[in-house]
Amino acid sequence: MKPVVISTWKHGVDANKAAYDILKNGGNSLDAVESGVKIAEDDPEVLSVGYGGLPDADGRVTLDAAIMDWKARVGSVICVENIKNPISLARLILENTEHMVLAGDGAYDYALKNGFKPESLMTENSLKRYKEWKASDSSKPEEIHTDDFVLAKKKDINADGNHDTIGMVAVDKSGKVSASCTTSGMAWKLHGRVGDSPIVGAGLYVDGEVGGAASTGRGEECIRACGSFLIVEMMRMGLSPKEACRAAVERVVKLNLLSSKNRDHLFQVGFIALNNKGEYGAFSVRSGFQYAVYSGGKNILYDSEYLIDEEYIIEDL
Ligand code: SD4
Repeated sequence: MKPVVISTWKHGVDANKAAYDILKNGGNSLDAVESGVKIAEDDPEVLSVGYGGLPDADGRVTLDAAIMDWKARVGSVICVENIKNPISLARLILENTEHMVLAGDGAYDYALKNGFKPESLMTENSLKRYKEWKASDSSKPEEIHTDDFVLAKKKDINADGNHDTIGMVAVDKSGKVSASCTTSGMAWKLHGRVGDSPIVGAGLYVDGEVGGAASTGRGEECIRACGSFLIVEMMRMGLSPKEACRAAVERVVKLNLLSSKNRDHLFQVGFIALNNKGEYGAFSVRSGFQYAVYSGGKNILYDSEYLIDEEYIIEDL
C-alpha cells in the first residue's frame, strides 16, 4: 500500500519529509515517526519542542516524549532535561528495557549511560522570552497556568507559527502504523507539570489492527478524555479518522465544561488520526489548528475543521 504520514502544525511539513523519505524506501513506520519528529526537536525556531523549547516557570526546559508501534510497544520519557532528542530516548526504552516510562533524573541518567550527550536546550531567544514573561504581570503565581486563548489573542504562540507539540502518525508500505509525540509542554508551566504527550492513550495511541492518533494543545484536557485512545477505539467501531477526531473533541469539551473551575477561557486541543488503510483526518476545539499530510507524493498543510466558534463560546459562558 501507499505510505502516509500525518503530523501536527506547520512544523509537521519538514518533519513529514524526513518520515516519508524512510517510508518511500520501504522503511518501517516506527523509524519514520522517530526520524520525522527529530527534525522539530532539533529546530531552535520551534519554541515548543526540543532544543529552543520554552522553559517552565523556574526557567528549566523539561521535555516529554513518547513513541508507540503496531505491536503495542511503547517508550516514553517524562520531564527530562538537557537531552536534545527525547524521542530517541523513548525509542531506546521501547527497544532495550522491560519498562515503558522513565521520568526526570532517571531518564537523564539512562540517556547518559547510553551515549546521549548532555546539552543546554535554552537558546538566546527562549531565554529572552522567559525573561520577558518573568517581568510581566502574567508571571504572578496564580496565573502561571497560561491561557491558550489569551496567548492567541496576544499573537503569541498560536499566531506566530511557533506553536505546540509535534505529534505524528505514519503507515508504511506493509500497512503497519506507528505514532510519536514530543514537546517542551506548556510554556511557563509549574516545574514538574506533565502534559498529555508522554501519556499513552492521551498524547498518542496505536492499535495495529486499527490505526493511530496523536494530539496537541492543552494536555490536561486531552488526558481527562484519554483522547488518542478514544479516537482509535472509535475508528475500530467504524468511524472515519475525521469523525473519530471530532467525536473526541466533543468529549474533551464536554468534560472540560463539567470539570472546569474557570470557564472564562477557551483552550485548544487538536487531534490527528490515520487508519491502517491510509485514511486520515483531524479536528480541533477551535480555529487555528493546522496539520500536515504527506500522501501520494504530496506534502500539504491543511487548516483543521473545528468545533467551536470563539466569539460564540466566550459570550455563551
Ligand atoms: C502539553 N500538549 O504539554 C502539550 C503541549 C501543547 O499547547 O501542545 N501545548 O500539554
